[in-house]
Amino acid sequence: MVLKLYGLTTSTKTRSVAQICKEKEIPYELITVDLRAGEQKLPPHLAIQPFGQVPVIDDDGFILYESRAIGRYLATKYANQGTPNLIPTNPKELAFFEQAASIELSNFEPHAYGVCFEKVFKLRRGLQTDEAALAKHLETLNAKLDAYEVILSKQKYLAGDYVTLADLYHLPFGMMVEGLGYDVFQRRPNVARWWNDISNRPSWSAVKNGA
Ligand SMILES: N[C@@H](CCC(=O)N[C@@H](CS)C(=O)NCC(=O)O)C(=O)O
Repeated sequence: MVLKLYGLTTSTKTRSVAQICKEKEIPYELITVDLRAGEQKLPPHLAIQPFGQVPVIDDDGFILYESRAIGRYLATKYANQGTPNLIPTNPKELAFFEQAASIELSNFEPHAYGVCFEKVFKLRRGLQTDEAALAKHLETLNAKLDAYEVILSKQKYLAGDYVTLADLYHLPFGMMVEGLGYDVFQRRPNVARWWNDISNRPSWSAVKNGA
């Protein structure tokens, strides 16, 4: 049975999972959960995602949520098709992957999300941007990307010399920050090279405007 992806074309994390399906050449059926109508908080969806969020996959009855966990599952299950080594198997390369994945989760997303929260998500809810909070997130994000520049001056991708899930996980919020006009990537030569590489992958072009 084709993989079911519960989510929404405009959802950052749904796009992240859809991109990994493209990388791994996994056909999927997108089942729309209308977030604006609050469907994610209704009992049918809560039965598969107790936090009332998307994305969720149903792989022939195997239900999984949390986009990063879904990415790891798909990259492992379909290790022999599509882009290889999205999760490395060699122990040292795997350790570098875990390091990179942790960098994305703890150093990048909180601040990239913070910028999007202040400039996009709050406005959608009729709230106002907290300019001080926005400035702090941008300052911190820039400081973190200075460290990325050091890492990426020595290697092509965040975990080493080939692309992994850790790189791809940056795309949804990174694209949103860039789309808001904040030049956080292009001003650093090695970050720019890395960012232009990952954001021009065919898998991302296929889903970035709708999973
Ligand atoms: N950590 C979760 C975050 C999921 C998430 O924030 N999903 C958003 C859409 S991108 C959502 O469902 N928002 C609606 C809500 O929280 O009610 C993941 O990576 O899957």
